[in-house]
Amino acid sequence: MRPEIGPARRILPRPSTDLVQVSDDGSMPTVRTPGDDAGQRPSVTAVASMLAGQKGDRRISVCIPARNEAATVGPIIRSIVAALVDVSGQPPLVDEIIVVDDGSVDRTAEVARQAGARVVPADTPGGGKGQAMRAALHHSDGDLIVFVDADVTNFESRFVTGLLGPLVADDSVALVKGYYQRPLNGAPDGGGRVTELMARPVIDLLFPHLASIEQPLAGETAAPRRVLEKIGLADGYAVELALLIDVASSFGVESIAQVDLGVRVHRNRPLSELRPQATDILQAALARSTRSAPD
Ligand SMILES: Nc1nc2c(ncn2[C@@H]2O[C@H](COP(=O)(O)OP(=O)(O)OP(=O)(O)O)[C@@H](O)[C@H]2O)c(=O)[nH]1
Ligand SMILES: [Mg+2]
Repeated sequence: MRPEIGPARRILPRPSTDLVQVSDDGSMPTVRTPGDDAGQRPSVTAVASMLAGQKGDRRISVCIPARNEAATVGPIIRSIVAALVDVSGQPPLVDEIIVVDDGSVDRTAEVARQAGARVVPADTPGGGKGQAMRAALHHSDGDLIVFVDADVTNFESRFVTGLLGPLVADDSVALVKGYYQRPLNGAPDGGGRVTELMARPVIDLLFPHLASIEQPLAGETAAPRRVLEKIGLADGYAVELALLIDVASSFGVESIAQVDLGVRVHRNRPLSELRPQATDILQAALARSTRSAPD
């Protein structure tokens, strides 16, 4: 039987802070930060300091899968180190930065090391993004894991504080997804072609309970280690959608938080390179389509 198509995706208002967790239907808890009521955006330093106070004895790892990202991985790591690791007078918010490099033919590993990350190999060299994320989980020791992509050209450390906000504040949050505006070739929108042409149609038809997820393929995502170890990470480019479906299936949609990261600019691949991503995603969705409907 053909599944019902879910309700149209609601456009959520852009919250005024880095740390607000938004909800499509009000069922997700909301995290607010000082300055929110006044409509002021607190500084990253203030947010990081607040989160560092709240995290207690939990360790936090930022994990970055990277293949041939020598041009962008350095600034990303340096911005995290400067704002969230090398802080004086208090414990750091981020305890370690892990870069998983496999198959790079450029200086990704060397650049990442110089910028302050620990570089580890993928356990399955030449695998895919999901395999690299599994290696990151294996080699890191954080209780809370933040993943960010290495090809973002306008990265700021607030991406990390934003993703951590809901996790640090609320133990019932099992997954945090970033969402953002996606420029394409200088135009303000139009990026995320695999999202629009594969992930969203698949979600609408097979997983309508996930239709309110703004960026289902976002690489900027965070979760407690216990959740990632229980759910597992799928191979290749299926990893993001598979995690979303599997977390919703095991913990409920209301355990998924979304944070507004503003605008995200990254390398845009030519159309011909997007087919393998789309294929991975469809494969993972079909494999899960009969067993993930919510009660
Ligand atoms: N170590 C490792 N990193 C990978 C692999 N595949 C992708 N990555 C990294 O994962 C991140 C996301 O990969 P992208 O190819 O940009 O995929 P995407 O962001 O879903 O797709 P685009 O929208 O085309 O950018 C980047 O930092 C890549 O370098 C892999 O096999 N190994
Ligand atoms: Mg990318």
